[in-house]
Amino acid sequence: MKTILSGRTREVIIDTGGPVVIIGESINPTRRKKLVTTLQEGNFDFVLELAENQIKAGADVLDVNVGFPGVDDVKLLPETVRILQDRFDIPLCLDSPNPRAIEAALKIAAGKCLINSVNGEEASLKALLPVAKEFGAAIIGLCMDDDGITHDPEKRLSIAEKIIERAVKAGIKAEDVVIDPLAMAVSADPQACRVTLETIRLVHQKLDHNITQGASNISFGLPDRESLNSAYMAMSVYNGLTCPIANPEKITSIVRAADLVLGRDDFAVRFVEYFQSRQ
Ligand code: THG
Repeated sequence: MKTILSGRTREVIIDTGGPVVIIGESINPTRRKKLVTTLQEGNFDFVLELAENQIKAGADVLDVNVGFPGVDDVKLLPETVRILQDRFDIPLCLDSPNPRAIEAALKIAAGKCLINSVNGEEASLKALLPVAKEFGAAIIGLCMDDDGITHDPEKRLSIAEKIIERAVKAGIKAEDVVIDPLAMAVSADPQACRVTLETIRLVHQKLDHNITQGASNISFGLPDRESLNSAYMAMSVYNGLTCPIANPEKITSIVRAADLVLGRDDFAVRFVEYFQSRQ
């Protein structure tokens, strides 16, 4: 199954049988004070720097999250989208809990964006599916609903199925629903990663949909996050993860290695190219 996103002109194809597509996570104010202070000053230089560094490091899509306490994201998200797309021809993943901010951003965005995110709650489906349909956007469907977050992978799978069904009823193509199995901190719950890995396997085998996740979430609160994130990334890709939200400056080499190991990089061309570009 293929999900196609686009920037001003350039298309990115996320293919359940193809190599991993990296959604750069770094435009996110969580623990990035400089991003908050510069955005508050109306200064977008640091956002552009984060974008450029991620693209150089292998990001195919950029996640854009400008949520922080007190922000008017209905104004700031579209502004940030405009400034990013004026400079870079890359598809964007609009990361906001506010449907009005997402809609405002889609109104001015070029190409085909990914809405981050819709979930199985009635309120979320009702607010965002019509918006996705109207603007021809793809969506991320989070495996949680009005009952909250379940630890049962089969139940997460059925929430994924429900979101896909409702999206198709709303006129969205099934392939434009990317599933998020919910990656959470393993420091808080020893079984968190196992549950998510099993959900990835089920969604991949039973639905063959593209799968994303906030891959760096799992290492919150622990030292040596890079080792943990790397181990988890390799296992996730093996199970069917196709478009992680992650830090390309740290994860691209592991992703290229995983693609090579899984037979998706004939003669190691991309692996070697990436290695040489880093020398
Ligand atoms: N699912 C979906 N969207 C999401 C998440 C998800 N968006 C937000 C988040 N989770 C994914 N994004 C991040 C961004 C940064 C970090 C983790 C998840 C992070 N950053 C390091 C830090 O804050 O210390 C810094 C990383 C670095 O500098 O290298 O941990 O789950 N759909």
